Amino acid sequence: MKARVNTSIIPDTLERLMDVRGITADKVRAICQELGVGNLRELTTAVTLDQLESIPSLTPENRKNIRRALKLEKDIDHRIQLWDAILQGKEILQYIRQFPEVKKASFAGSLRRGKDTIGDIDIVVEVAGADRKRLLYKIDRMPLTEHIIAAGRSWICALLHNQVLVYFYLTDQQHYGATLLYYTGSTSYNLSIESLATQKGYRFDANGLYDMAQRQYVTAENEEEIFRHLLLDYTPPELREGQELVVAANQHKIPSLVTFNQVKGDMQIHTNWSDGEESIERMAHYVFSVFPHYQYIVVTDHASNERTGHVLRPDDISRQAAEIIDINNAIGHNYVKKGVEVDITENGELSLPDELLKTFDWVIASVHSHFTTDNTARLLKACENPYVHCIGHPSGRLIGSRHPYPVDWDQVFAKAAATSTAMEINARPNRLDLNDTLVKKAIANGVKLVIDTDAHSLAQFDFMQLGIWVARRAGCCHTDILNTFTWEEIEKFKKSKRNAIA
Ligand code: DGT
Ligand code: CA
Ligand code: ZN
Repeated sequence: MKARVNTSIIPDTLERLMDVRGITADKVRAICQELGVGNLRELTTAVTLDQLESIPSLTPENRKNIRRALKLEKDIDHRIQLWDAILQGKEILQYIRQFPEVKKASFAGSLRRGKDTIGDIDIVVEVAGADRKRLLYKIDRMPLTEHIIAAGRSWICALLHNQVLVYFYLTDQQHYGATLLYYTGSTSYNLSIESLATQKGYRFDANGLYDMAQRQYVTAENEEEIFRHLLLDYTPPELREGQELVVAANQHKIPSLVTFNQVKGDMQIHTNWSDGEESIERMAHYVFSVFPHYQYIVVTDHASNERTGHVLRPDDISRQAAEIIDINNAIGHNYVKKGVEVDITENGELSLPDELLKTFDWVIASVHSHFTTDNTARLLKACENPYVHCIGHPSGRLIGSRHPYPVDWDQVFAKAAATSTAMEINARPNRLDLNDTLVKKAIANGVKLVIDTDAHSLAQFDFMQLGIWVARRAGCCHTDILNTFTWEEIEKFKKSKRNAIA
């Protein structure tokens, strides 16, 4: 006969282990006894030290599920790119929002903060207590779901077929604000909110914001109400990384961040004159109708000696210019600007001579070779060229496949600011280059940024939002971002470069 399990010795905080697939009360008891752990923190330490290996009743699958449920199996080499996580996350949101049990659902975690890579997807869901079992049943049966890793009253962890983990945090209307705030994180931001809340007579944790004097949880349907209780400025998720932003919110110094609606144009685009998929005309008409608030686009095909495949040859330049004039005549104004992306060669020269460079409205100079050597000198020299307006994808990194090359950024940003050369935030999902940290440094040095999609096809114009996230995470206002300016203002910026070099 099977012995009755005595669960009374399982500490409250470890009861959630029994939510994990394949983990029985017996197994939790064995973990508590054999590892001598009495709370979640001790368990986390033991799991991190691989001590679960020593418990005979746990199968490798059990151990893996515990690590996944506790988010202790994060592999820095296998983080998902933000764009993929957004597409995946939106699909899940769309799916679960159809369930009558789901009153409301939002992204949380690093996905909501717009980090360039994502460890796992976090979603906060408003669902009545009585409906939670049914919701679990439906999530288990979503076509995307491989199986459920853990499920309890307040959470569901699902493994998708593509091995991405999705955590659903279940809450009610009155605690939605605090739950969303907590699971949006980041962890270090939460820790500083926790200590500030304590100073102000509250306790803040995964259960919400507890008013010590009133002896009850603060009810708040949205985050704004929680910020108001703590007398803090509302802080956009993109800024919630470290402690300094809690201090800024307490002093009412949260910057007004750039938004997608402020963008007036896209300044790096490739057409079928080089390696893009579409004609200039198709791209122009597409952007004109899909992004009605844009005032211009800059066509910047490659004029390159280093690239294989289709590039803009010197004798193509005047023919392309004539085509742009025709398209602008049809549109009715100078909507399409004539730009180019040139290579910065090994010694810092450019792949077109100055006589040709000066015929363009906008010149981007980019490093497309020698990705491991220190490229400071090449970038400095490119900034000094009077006809170069912007440095493309300045650090050269490709997320997951190529490290940024070494650069002395202090020198490069000082030169860029002194010569009025803009730096790009290239918004392609695997670039996001400059990244948030470097953009923050750039604006501190007075450098202007341009957010470009580097679109090679129509759908890629959507990447603009990724670049906006990078800029917002760096604390950029619209005045830091050149393509929130009118073209007349951009002409002034170009003129300041000519004056600086002269
Ligand atoms: P990721 O998934 O690695 O890209 O990064 P996050 O930021 O999404 O982190 P994740 O998924 O481990 O947890 C989601 C949020 O939950 C996190 O940003 C803040 C909150 N959180 C998680 N663990 C803790 C913790 O131990 N303490 C506090 N204060 N907050 C936590
Ligand atoms: Ca996460
Ligand atoms: Zn390029």
